Amino acid sequence: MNTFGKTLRRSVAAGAVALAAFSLQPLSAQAQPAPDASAAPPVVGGTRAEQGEFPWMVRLSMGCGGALYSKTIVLTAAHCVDGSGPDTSITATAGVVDLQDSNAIKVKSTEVLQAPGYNGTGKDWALIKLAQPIENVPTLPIAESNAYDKGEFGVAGWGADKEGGNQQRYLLKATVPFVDDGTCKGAYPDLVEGEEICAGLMDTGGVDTCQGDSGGPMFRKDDGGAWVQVGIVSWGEGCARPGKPGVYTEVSHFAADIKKGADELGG
Ligand code: 4AZ
Repeated sequence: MNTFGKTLRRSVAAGAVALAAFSLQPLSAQAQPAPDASAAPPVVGGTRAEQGEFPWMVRLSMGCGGALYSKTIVLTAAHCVDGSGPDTSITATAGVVDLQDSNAIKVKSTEVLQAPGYNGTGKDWALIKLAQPIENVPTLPIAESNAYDKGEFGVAGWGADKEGGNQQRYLLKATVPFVDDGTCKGAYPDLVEGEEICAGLMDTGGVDTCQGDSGGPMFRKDDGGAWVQVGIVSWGEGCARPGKPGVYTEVSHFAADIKKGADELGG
């Protein structure tokens, strides 16, 4: 699907891309960063996350990623869900890097809250309420100000490891640098600057999220050394192309709305 075009928010739900998360990785062999060990991690082709490294990572059965916002709520992308209301069709898999691990925690959804006003442009966030709490798994706090909307970010997912590639059994991870709004707007005139944040290697490409990584978190450490979620994998033109960074929902912009939505879902 859409291997060569702009991957819209709807693409994940639409199809093949469905798996989940973003794998951020480097996509093509020809677009890899130079082997500079001091630069971005050698994610060319992506590197595997360790069990427990990103414990709040969730895989959703429609083929998206997500993050555990609370014991009973997963934060994902609006384009990964069909709308708001009762929904028992989604299964969240948590607690494992290997989706086939017998220790995987699998919980069904009861309800979905898609961002109010979502129409396919911006506002790409949604909450999924779970039928049972996921216990003993750390949650991922969201950024409540734009203080962390800079620097280097982590991304992870079970999505494609290259444009048009397969979804992954094992969670992959990568690091991508912040791309400022002006630069990103140059790449994507449609960018909704206040609601979206971009990341990627503008010059070389080679590291990125991709089909099926949608809905998963972009994260970094806060000043106290704790993980904080700054983005939600949303869209981009292809994967890991030079000059075409990944576009992420700017979580801090929606923090109050997300919190309110979670309250409405009962925490
Ligand atoms: C997707 O379809 C997708 N390169 C996610 C991220 C990006 C492109 C597509 C960014 O899930």
